[in-house]
Amino acid sequence: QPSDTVKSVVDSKEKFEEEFVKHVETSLGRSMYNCDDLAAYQAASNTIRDALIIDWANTQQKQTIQDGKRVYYLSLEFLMGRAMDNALINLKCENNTRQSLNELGFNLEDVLNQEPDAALGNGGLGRLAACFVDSLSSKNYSGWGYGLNYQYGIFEQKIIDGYQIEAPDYWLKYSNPWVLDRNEIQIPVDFYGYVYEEHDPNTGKVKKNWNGGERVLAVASDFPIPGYNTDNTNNLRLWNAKPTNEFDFTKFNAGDYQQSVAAQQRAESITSVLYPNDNFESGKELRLKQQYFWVAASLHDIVRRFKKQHKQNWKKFPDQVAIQLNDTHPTLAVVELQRILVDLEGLEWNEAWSIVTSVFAYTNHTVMAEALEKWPVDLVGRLLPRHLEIIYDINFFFLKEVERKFPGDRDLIRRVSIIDESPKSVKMAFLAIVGSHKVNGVAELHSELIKTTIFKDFVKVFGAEKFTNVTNGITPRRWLRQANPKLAALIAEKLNDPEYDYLTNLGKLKQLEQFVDDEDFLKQWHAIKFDNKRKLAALVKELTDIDIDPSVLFDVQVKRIHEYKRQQLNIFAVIYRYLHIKELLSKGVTIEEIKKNYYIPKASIFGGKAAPGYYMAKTIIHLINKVGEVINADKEIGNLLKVVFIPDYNVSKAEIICPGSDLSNHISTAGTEASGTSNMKFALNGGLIIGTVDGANVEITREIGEENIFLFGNLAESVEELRHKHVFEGVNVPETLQVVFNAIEKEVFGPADEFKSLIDSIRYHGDYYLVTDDFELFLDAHKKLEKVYGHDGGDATDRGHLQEWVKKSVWSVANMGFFSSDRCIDEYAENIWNVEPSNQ
Ligand code: 26Y
Repeated sequence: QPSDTVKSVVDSKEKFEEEFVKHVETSLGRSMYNCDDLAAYQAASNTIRDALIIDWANTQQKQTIQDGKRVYYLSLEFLMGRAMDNALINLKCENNTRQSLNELGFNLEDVLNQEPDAALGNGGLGRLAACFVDSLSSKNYSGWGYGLNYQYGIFEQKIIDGYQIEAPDYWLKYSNPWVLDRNEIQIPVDFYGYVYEEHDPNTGKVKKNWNGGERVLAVASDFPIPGYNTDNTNNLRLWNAKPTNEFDFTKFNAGDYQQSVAAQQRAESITSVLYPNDNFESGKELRLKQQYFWVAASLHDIVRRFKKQHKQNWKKFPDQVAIQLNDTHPTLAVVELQRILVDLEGLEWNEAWSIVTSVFAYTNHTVMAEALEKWPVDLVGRLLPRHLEIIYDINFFFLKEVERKFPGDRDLIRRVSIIDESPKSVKMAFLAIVGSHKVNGVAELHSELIKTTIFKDFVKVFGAEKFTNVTNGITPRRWLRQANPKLAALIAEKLNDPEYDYLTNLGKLKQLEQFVDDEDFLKQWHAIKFDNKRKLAALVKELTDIDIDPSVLFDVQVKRIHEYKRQQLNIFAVIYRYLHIKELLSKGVTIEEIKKNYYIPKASIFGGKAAPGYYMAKTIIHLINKVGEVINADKEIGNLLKVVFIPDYNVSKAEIICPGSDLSNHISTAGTEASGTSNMKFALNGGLIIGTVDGANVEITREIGEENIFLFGNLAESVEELRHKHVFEGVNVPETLQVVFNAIEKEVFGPADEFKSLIDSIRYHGDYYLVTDDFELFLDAHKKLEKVYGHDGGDATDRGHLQEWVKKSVWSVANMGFFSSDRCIDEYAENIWNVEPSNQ
């Protein structure tokens, strides 16, 4: 339970209203007569935040006294979304706040809608980090997140003439009530400079020192992370880059005061913007600066906290500290800790290295070559000269060990070297593996794949035990209770759980199975879905002015736009369907007959951002929009088909989209999607999945049963051979897909030039993502699922024909318990971090 102090604020209307008014008048300097929704959001947030801070401070004190092992989750992305709604749920004060706001003349939903998303991430990896901090708090772990407080989150996507246009997301425009600026926590971070040697007269040894050439300050911003149903409130510390007070006197004396100040100001550029690439490495110097800045500040903070309690008792360090590397982005932390221990604390190399490797563990999120970080040796050497030396030493000792284990295997040594010879670069994934005691993938298939492909040689060197799996999960607080309050309430009622304890015990969902033949229950279940579809239709109307009928099948694909995720496969199938419907109509087949014998009415709903420099992804967005323009304007087809592209897909929109979907697409080329997590969000909200045998779809199928998911497509084990065949025997475009290409080339959807590269990549460049191989299998899967959904749509009252679909929906939700991020955190805690939750 939240503590009493917190409860006194959030549980009493009088207290809440008093605090609210105080914030309006003092913090905001306004009056209640001049208080709009935005001001109400700020005053309400400040009120709840004040209460939260008390739990947060108590938690920190308690954790310090208990002095157990702490977990630090290092992630360059935390895709948090909105904080207020989540705080209300985790503190269980939603009702009280709603009523208080009502009495003050406000509507809670309107107030919540004022909050900008904290969009400090790209997609899956960033949202996973956000779910993990929620679970760390909710399951009573002592676990902090460390990241960067970007001034600009992921760009805002506008769709203009069917093209993606990026606008800056200056999310801190109205200051952020959910952050505590800790201006007193300032850590200097150095870049550039040179290394010099020093003779230590005491030991007779040569000591290496780094003299940095440019210094910036890391200043902390703290985000309290409330747990659900507990007063455990962990911290998410995000760093801001600020100039130092030091002054460049040489420049000043040369009369260049302006320039000297300008140079200082540039410090802030380090944390100014989130790189908008998802699964694609760009190798920019500023990105490497971000990484070191963040890693150096975080480690300094961790080490300082350790020393405060344990002085220089370094042997204890691995008993007190576990650090999880969210992908390779924080891998310099391995090098920085070794530098701290050897150069600054004077430990022997081997002793330091054994501490380092017991502290770190590394999570891999992709097998795709273009997403694997490689930093040019020149760049690393210029920016971080001492770190480059240490990397070379780490590599030297590692390769020596390999040579000892596999004498004479020159080729193995070449393959596992952390340094790539041409072009000379540091392979960050290899460095992360060598510097960690455990490496994990994010779903079973993915974890097996990394062992047999990109990290195969490391299994040979370190043994298979070093590699493990933790299948991803999502927090049911945000993705069920917050996104879908009605479904959450129905479940609570059926589980006889008025306190919603199942939200931290998601296995309890299993009990829903007993209602799968209960007519009334199925009706209620479906009425909730229908209601959520209406909300989604309203969002679509608001954002695109397109009308979609909530009684048609909502077929959704929302996620980053990427060739491997195959939005092109989906839109090609939509085009095929449209052309086929038109052909049938031209032959005199009526709409009613088409509905009965061919296609059920549906709305294809897309959403997602393309990296600004990713031409092919932008082309896919353009095609979806152009196809939508043509189809939605076609009066002849009635409600048989609509195509929508929801602009600026983000966390708060996902909270509306996931509950409102009947069917969602997770159709990546087998072996490319490490896990996927939106598949879990949709399934937990009672949507069915059409998907390939990839990522966590495999385990979702195992849990919910293969009769409740529509799987299709070639398997991961065939991919290599198919790609080979494409290159050496040519690509075979099936007739059905050829029809689609013909229509695009005949300019049914506007100038054909615009889409040439998309078709060429399939026809002439080897169809790397196997669109041709899976196209007809995808069409077949649709036939099958449309039979199940039924051929006459239906409305909220007539559900008879939907029985089978609704049962599958219930059955799925009942078996989604495994995909709670609480389970993930328990697995990390037990198998990787060796920590236990505190018993409160
Ligand atoms: C190198 C850099 C440009 C980079 C930046 C972002 C590389 C990768 C990423 C993001 C990767 C990402 O989001 N990966 C996704 O992680 C999810 C959580 O594990 C998985 O569910 C999903 O399959 C995977 O694509």
